[in-house]
Amino acid sequence: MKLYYSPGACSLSPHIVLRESGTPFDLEQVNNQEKKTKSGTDYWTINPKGQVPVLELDNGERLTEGPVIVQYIADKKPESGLVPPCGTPERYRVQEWLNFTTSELHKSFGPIFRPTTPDAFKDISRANLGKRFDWIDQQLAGKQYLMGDKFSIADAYMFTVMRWSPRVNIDISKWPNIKAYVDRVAARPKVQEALKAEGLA
Ligand SMILES: N[C@@H](CCC(=O)N[C@@H](CS)C(=O)NCC(=O)O)C(=O)O
Repeated sequence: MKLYYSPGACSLSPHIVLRESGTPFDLEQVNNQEKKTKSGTDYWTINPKGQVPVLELDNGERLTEGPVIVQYIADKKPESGLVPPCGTPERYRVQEWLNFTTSELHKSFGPIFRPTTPDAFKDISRANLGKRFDWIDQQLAGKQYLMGDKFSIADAYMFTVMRWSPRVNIDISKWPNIKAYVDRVAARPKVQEALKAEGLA
């Protein structure tokens, strides 16, 4: 398998899951501004949506959409315990977290990063994220990870998105459970490996 990624982008989530699951993989860096891969390929030919992540499967098929990619990787390695089996109540809980992260968090950060977004809109987005963080902080009380004591694919995605907070002037130390959670995930050896490989550690 090959993961197309851009350092620190949402592709960090499947990158972490590849490492946590012990899946052999190759990495190909993408310049998301120029839409070129490091080896010089026009990225639009890899993903017509122009976004990372893309997971290229061994049969050459390409899978997009981070929340789906992490489930694909983890389902191929059930012994890793990174995702509960399909059809179980716990699986729907993981999917609930993935969907919340993608729709309520990930896509609220995007406009704040964009230099062309009016400041008033950025302030509203920050305030909305703050309300979500209040709720997440409550959910994490007394828990190691989103699903309890066990790290899952939902944590790889939540951690990836939470890491963006300082870059948009959100200080996560206002939410002690989130702060402790982010530090806990960051300390995992495979997460450290992924961060180092992306030049982020
Ligand atoms: N719906 C996609 C969104 C992916 C996405 O937003 N990727 C961003 C990086 S975090 C990107 O590649 N942005 C560049 C662009 O849209 O031009 C997913 O969940 O995988």
